[in-house]
Amino acid sequence: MSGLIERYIDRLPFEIGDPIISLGEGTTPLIYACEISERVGARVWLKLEGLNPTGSFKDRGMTCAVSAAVRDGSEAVICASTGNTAASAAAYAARARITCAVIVPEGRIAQGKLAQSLIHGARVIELDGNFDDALRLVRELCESSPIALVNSVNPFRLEGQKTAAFEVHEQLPELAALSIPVGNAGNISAWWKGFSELGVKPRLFGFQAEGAAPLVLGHTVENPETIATAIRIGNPARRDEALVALDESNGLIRTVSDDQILEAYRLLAKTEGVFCEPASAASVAGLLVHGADGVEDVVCVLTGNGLKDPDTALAQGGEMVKCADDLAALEQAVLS
Ligand code: AN7
Repeated sequence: MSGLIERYIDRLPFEIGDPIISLGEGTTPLIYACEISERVGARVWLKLEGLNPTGSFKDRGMTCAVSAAVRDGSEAVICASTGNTAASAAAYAARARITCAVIVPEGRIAQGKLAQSLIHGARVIELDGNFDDALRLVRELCESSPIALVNSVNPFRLEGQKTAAFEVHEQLPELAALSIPVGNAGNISAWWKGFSELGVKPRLFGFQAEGAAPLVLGHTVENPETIATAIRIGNPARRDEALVALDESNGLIRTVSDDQILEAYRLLAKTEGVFCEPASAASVAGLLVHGADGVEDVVCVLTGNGLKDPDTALAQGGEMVKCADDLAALEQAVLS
């Protein structure tokens, strides 16, 4: 299977013959969610973006951002990240054989994302600050250095991520609404760009964590807090584009609490067989809490894979059962 630049080259800012750095991203499954549909009272579908090569939707944007950086002669890329952008940048930079530096908030990055960034050979810089501090600093750094910034302020990121809208439109033409977690607001802006280029207008339902909800509150949040560390962002870089997208789509932006996020996270795992990371479950939590506002077919974007954050899964899942090396003990352990 080819990657998404080859698949959508006529709708992306690339030409045949350009260097393409790809890991075969995109073309992710869209599956029906029986239990969640029943609870919400609408047909709910799950777009499994955690099945991209590094386990998140970021790969769609990163194939474009890193390919463009290589085409422009950059020898290094950099990003601030809550974890997934870092993992994706590290992987695509490794494949391009260029240098990568990632700036992450100290102590607040899920284990899987950190492991990925390190094994791909990125320089991982743990900042004594949050994501918003990290993004401000790397933007300043890039003004005076030749390193390519691959955060979603880079337009190639949005170009790549808009292809998710193309795919869902092919998979479910009757789509009436898209439910999506919102952090730095690049993804919701990219989906809207994709839908706009197709000339379709599903409603956008954006969800932020209660403790990190600048778009809902209408102002920057100084100290964002949420268990969903991927969306622990208080000053979204793509705020203006996201507000336009929400307005043009007759959309809604609302909050969900950490408890509601975790409930949706467990429900997805236990009743749908789908393991996503907590931030992704915000899209489902939002529908469960606020409803689907009368729409019939709604797609939830499950942005990242559950394996990214084993600590939260272990804390939220059941306990292991100890067992002696003995048949009777095993029978007891299995059946009781
Ligand atoms: C799983 O990796 O910001 O609203 O630095 O990892 O486009 O920011 C991650 C964001 C949703 C929010 N779900 O997307 C980063 C980063 C997951 C994420 C979002 C992120 P945006």
